[in-house]
Amino acid sequence: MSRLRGAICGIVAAGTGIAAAELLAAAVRPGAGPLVAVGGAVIDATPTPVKEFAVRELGTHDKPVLLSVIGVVLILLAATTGIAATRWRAAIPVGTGVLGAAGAAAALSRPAGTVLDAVPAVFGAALAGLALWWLLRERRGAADVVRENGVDRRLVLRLSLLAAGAGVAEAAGLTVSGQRENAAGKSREAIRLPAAADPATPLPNGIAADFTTPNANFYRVDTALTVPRVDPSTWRLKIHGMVDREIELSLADLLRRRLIERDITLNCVSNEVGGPYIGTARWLGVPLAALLGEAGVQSGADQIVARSVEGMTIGTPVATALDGRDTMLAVGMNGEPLPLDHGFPVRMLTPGLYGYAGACKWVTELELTTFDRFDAYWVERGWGQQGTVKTASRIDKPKPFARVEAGTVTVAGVAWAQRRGIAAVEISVDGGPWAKAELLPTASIDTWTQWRFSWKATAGPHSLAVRATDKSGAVQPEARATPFPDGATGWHTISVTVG
Ligand SMILES: Nc1nc2c(c(=O)[nH]1)N[C@H]1C(S)=C(S)[C@@H](COP(=O)(O)O)O[C@H]1N2
Ligand SMILES: [Mo]
Repeated sequence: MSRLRGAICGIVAAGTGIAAAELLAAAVRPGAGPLVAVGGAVIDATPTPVKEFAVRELGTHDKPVLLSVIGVVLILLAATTGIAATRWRAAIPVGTGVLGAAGAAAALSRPAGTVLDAVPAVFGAALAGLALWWLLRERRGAADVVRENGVDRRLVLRLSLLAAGAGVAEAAGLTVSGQRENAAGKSREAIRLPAAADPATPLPNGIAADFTTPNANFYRVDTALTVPRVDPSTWRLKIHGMVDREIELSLADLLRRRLIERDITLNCVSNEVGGPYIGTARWLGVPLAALLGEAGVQSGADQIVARSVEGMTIGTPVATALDGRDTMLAVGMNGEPLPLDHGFPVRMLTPGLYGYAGACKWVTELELTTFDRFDAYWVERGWGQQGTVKTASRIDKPKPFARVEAGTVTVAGVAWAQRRGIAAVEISVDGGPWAKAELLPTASIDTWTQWRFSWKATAGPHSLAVRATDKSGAVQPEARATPFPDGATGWHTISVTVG
């Protein structure tokens, strides 16, 4: 009984402290709530294979799952502290001290963290300690008087008070962050994007309806547990480092420049063969080459380190910004300001590079430096420095393990080799000879190419494999490679049943 009592007291006290800490963070340091800080620190410290596993198995559920795991660990630690404290009061400062220190350390370890970020965790831990002490304090000699049928009414009253207080704090915290979210959404809606001085060429006739990925369906991959809410009126971009002149720009400055609009396919290096982390959008943005020209890139600088508001670093080869491709600071996606999830108000985009190497979202700083001098976030974790997209292809129709009717079956999908373009796509049935698929019209060498193939399907189980050849003549290799460290290879092969 006293164990259960201790556990409940520990959990309620911890809940009170956490709710208060989250409210304080929501009010004064958005994004520095201890739960999210611990989650972020866990993400950064997670070994790459585990991260890969999480992205593969959990997809976009990886973040809720992570937060739930942290919640369970917290409950266990809080219960343990409570149980220990029923016998040994020193467990209170020890337990809450450990939790507070962990929260504070996590907040301080965030790349964009400041000393202030540790305050909510310390405050919450102190409050949790006081609450636990209050819950376990007994009026000397009075214990027997207030106990009826084994229920300690005074304790129940105190627990209810604290739980109610935690509930109110939690609700207030959610209201505050909800309001901020609304404000970010509203300021996004208020933005009027100028037309492009250099618009995209209209999509060719006969292009398939699903060539462009709607924003709502566009994949999302990032380490941000809560989507950064950037106030566009105070947002600044600083270009500095190995440049002749530092540049600082507001969003209005950026929107006054010559804008280009391009169809570009973006994909994630973590995408497995046949995976979903790829999409094509019509992007509006400022060519980076022009800005770099004004800043004057010094000789020797071979890396642009983009930093985002939440401290992500993405290293892009300088050459890929100056070799004539449409590397840009994007402000628009499919005719709208960038969605909050996709980097509002400004992100980088580098045709031909995986997202981790060329597409920093919520970007606020570009530092010209060298690859020798600095490893960006993913490179530090073993991923390749250059991030060049590999030639690849995917079967979208039929779905793996589908059952189809015998006769002519349309097999269809996409192939991509941004910067090189797709020259051919071939299909092999049951490991037989390769046959050419029909290529649909596409926008440019920086977008995917849709293809289809008429298959005379006969009854029985079959396998279908696809491979692409890019315009440099390179054939997509058969050998399977994992996404780590520089992108998956291998033919997408599916099994279907006919009949
Ligand atoms: N700030 C920030 N930018 C980021 C990332 C991130 O974690 N943080 N992830 C990168 C990765 S790995 C990819 S694949 C693309 C995904 O962009 P999307 O979410 O708009 O599809 O964003 C890139 N830019
Ligand atoms: Mo990625």
